[in-house]
Amino acid sequence: MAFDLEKLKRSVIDGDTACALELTRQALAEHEPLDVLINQGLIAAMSVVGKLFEEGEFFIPEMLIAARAMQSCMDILKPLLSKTESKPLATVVLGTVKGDLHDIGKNLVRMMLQGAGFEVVDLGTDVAPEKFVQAIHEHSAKLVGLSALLTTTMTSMRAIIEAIEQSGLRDRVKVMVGGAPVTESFARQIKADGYAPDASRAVNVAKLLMAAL
Ligand code: B1M
Repeated sequence: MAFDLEKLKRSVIDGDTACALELTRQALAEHEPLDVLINQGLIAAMSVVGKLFEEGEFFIPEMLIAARAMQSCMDILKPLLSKTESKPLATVVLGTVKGDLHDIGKNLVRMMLQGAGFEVVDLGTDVAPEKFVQAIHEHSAKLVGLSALLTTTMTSMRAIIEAIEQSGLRDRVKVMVGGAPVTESFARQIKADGYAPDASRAVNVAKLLMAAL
């Protein structure tokens, strides 16, 4: 019998970590493909959670509990994903921009990039432009990932790109931006190299940018 992906989704949406973990282990035992588990199971569940929040059905605690359930499942899957690539594709410096404390989406992007074989240096939240510049130097990063969830902090993205330009590193790195209020046209305006609307597409964009470097 095929693995019940809907049941896994439901357990994440409900924030039932124990059930989600059991189903993830069962899926692995049944050789369910990892990308299906992640994209159609875990990430799809988080999209539903986001929607429920917007519709006023869910509040922040439910959202965080669901994210925790998802993270627990990812903790099991991550080492298996990492095995698919022996050498990192590239080092990515990732962070939520200055003034912004939201990190659930950024963490999903981190997990997906790591899963795809990127080495990720996660600078956390509320990250100042100079910290990004310092980390690019320190880790010889080829990609910078900026996340913002507030319309008021999106402008920090521009400041970070300008700081990278001023440091003389701009032609050595690609910059990818994302986060709920960020759009493709905003990305172009601030001269970012790429934009991704979600964590799974962030992987595709990151790979395309690396191929173009
Ligand atoms: Co905040 N908050 N929040 N919040 N919060 C929003 C974003 C908001 C839309 C809620 C609302 O009013 N409807 C609103 C922003 C309004 C605006 O600016 N347009 C808002 C506000 C106003 C605030 C405060 C100002 C509230 C206050 O204090 N008055 C405050 C600001 C604090 C600060 O940052 N300085 C605040 C605080 C918080 C909490 C701390 C309570 C908590 C954050 C906890 C945490 O992250 N650890 C929180 C939360 C949870 C939210 C909501 C409910 C959920 C955000 C989330 O995690 N979404 C949010 C409402 C909503 O989104 N419906 C809201 C799920 C996540 C998986 O999606 O982050 O979009 P998202 O990430 C996606 C994509 O965007 C993309 O991939 C991810 C996965 O697919 N993506 C990238 C993200 N980064 C990417 C980077 C990439 C590529 C893709 O490349 C590098």
